Amino acid sequence: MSLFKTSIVLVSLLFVCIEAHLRDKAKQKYIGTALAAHALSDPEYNQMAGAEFNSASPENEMKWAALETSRGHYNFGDADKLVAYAQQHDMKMRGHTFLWHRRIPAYAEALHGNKAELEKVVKEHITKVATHFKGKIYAWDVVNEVLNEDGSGNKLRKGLFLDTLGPSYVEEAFRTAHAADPNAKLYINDYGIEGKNKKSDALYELVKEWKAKGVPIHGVGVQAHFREGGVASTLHENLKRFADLGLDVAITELNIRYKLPGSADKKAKQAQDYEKAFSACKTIPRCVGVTVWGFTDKYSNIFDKGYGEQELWDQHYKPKSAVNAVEKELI
Ligand code: 9MR
Repeated sequence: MSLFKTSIVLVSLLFVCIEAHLRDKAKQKYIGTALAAHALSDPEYNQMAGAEFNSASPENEMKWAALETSRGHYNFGDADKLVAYAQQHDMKMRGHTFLWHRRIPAYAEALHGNKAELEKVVKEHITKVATHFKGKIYAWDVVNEVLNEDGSGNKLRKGLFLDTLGPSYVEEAFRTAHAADPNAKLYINDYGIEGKNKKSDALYELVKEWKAKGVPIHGVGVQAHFREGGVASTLHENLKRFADLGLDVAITELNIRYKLPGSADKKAKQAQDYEKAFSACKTIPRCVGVTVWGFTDKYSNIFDKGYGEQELWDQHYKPKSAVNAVEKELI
């Protein structure tokens, strides 16, 4: 190789080495992303996830219907793949999730009204999964989206679990998970509880009750799927009140979508919104980290028609201005 070519190679290598990555600044609080097993075969995705983030959450791979396709038949392949990736890249791994009203396998759904059997399969499922991943999961979303919208009644969402098992199923889920993996931090995770409102007030009361009863709950996760301009103005205050109860708090599924088509102005506002969300966590010691729900628009779950481009990098892995904005808020 000529001296000229050698110098070019060395200079490019130097650039690769000194290029800043988000995780380099996230020392006190992690910065995480949801990971999708299928996307890891995309070399750019594979390289970037571990370079930029020091925590990962399985986007779908640890949901009940993904892991236990029929009663007692488990398929850990994709979830194990994600855990191995996280370990290879020195990332924390969050677990998501044992109980959710979506992605329930048909055999469990069929137990509506059959308390004894449903209790049994829930316990079997949580125990089997928590034991399988024991020691590898930093924090589990034990229950996801179990709150009702207005904090009425027993504050819990109607459906299979509440109807069949009664409200104590949540406490029971925490106890079962704790027995199987005593070192994992156990979270309740939900949407619509980012700011102070009826739903988060209801959660606040529930968490106080559970703590008083000795239920092994250690954290509250706020999902934070926001629309443009929609970052809750009381996000910081709300996270803080849960932290003050002696719990860890985390933003678990952040993204900020805008109405398509995008524009430079929308991207600039999106950057401010991302910054707002990260800064809400920054000054709360017990806010342990922020996870974005995917990092590239190439593999992004769009659930709000007409809205999109919600991740930090675009579909060609080009960083949006939000990346710089977020970097400023990392500690
Ligand atoms: O991003 C996930 C998407 O790929 C799945 O189709 C969907 C249903 O399993 O779940 C999405 O993730 C959700 C998360 O598990 C819980 N909070 C809302 C998330 C976005 O819809």
